[in-house]
Amino acid sequence: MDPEAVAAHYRAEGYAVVRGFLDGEAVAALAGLADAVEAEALVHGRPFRHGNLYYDTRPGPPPRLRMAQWAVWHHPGLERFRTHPRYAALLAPLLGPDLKQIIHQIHWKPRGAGADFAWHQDSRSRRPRAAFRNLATSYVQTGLAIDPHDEASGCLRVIPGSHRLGELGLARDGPVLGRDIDDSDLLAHGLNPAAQVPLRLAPGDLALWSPFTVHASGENRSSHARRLLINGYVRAEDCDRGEWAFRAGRPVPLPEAPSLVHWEDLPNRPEPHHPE
Ligand SMILES: O=C(O)CCC(=O)C(=O)O
Repeated sequence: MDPEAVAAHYRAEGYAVVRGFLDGEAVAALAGLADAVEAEALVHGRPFRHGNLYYDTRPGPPPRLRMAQWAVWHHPGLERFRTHPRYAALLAPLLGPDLKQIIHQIHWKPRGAGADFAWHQDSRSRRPRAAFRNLATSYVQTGLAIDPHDEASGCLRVIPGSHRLGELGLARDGPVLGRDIDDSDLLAHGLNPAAQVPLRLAPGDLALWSPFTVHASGENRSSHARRLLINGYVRAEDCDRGEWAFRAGRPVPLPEAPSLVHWEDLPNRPEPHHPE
């Protein structure tokens, strides 16, 4: 891994890929943790929240888990996969040594329809706006492949260079997860569908993309789930939200109680519950 070379590609294209970011043993441990998260989520059989932890389980039959946010609160083994020193080393040229974390989630993308991510920019989700400063240069999203991640399994696709276009209003305020990928969304914003690049990742490979990079992922038509660990980091001085991940490049463990990240009702409803 050459963090400077990764940063140069990221700055030029709005995305980058790091091969072999984690080794096979680490990915196997992560896969085991993902299995434990899924088993817990499926016991609930419907959406479940506890603080910032959120399991997006679609009721069945059979119930299907699409996404888990901040599962580390119930599965502390995930801690090393959000504060792994390789993240600090990789992101230092882009963000510096003091990082908070906004996104910590696993996407399952189960086989079949209903788990597309429509074309979007992550900037739409970085709310409230006032809590995020210099978003284009202060925030990096990462995705670590747990399973083979290719066209058959519904891999990420990006539009190179789109990070330079600012916020385009793709998908507006509608849902992104569960909305079918539709290339006419690109044409409507002057983007060329033929320019899209599929990010093919082997287990342990990592992708990085900017909050303004236009990206999507389609249906999983493979015979396996397509799990992806998404960690999103922000330069601490440019953000009022999130959990600390690294100070001076060193891992910071989770605090006793969750911090305000995205879910605004955290102070009012910290107890476990099934959201309506
Ligand atoms: O998991 C995926 O395929 C898509 C992830 C994505 O688009 C996102 O996290 O913004």
